[in-house]
Amino acid sequence: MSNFGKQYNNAYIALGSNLEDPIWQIRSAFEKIARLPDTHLIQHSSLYKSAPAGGLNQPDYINAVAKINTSLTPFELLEVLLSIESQHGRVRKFRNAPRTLDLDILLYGDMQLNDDKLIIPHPRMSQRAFVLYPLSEIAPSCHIPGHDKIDQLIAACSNQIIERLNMT
Ligand code: PH2
Ligand code: MG
Ligand code: MG
Repeated sequence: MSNFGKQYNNAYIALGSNLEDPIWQIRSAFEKIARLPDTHLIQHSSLYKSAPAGGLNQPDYINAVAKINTSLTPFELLEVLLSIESQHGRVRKFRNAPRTLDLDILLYGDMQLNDDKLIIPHPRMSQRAFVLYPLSEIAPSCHIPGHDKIDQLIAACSNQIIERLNMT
């Protein structure tokens, strides 16, 4: 099949897990993202460990960020990411509940989107060390539409403790 005429965009996806072997969950999700239709996995960050933000009394999280190049639209991308979450047994119990796998679209090209189902850039990414550290590892000069430079955002959340794991 020819890809002629298809518009490809870079997009960044945040991965998070704090249930059922989180490191395995994230690595397995990298593999599934790499196999998505009309999508290339360009790069992924190291794995990072941090305490849960917003939900108390639950296990630490493993987080990472993946860069993809895709001709899926943001809504098509959202749909396939939700389907990967389901394959990992994701159950939505309450806001910030512990989860086997969370896949959030952070950035999609330079798009700004405000829809009931999907907001791009991700509305909380600019305040979260567990997103900004892995994102800046693979995209140190990325532009987050509507926000300060990533280095400034990182400086502003330097009080959040996060550990980069020494493994791929
Ligand atoms: N995700 C949340 C809420 N809190 N905390 C950490 N450390 N990592 C996450 O991925 C995370 C969180 C909701 O998506
Ligand atoms: Mg999330
Ligand atoms: Mg999510």
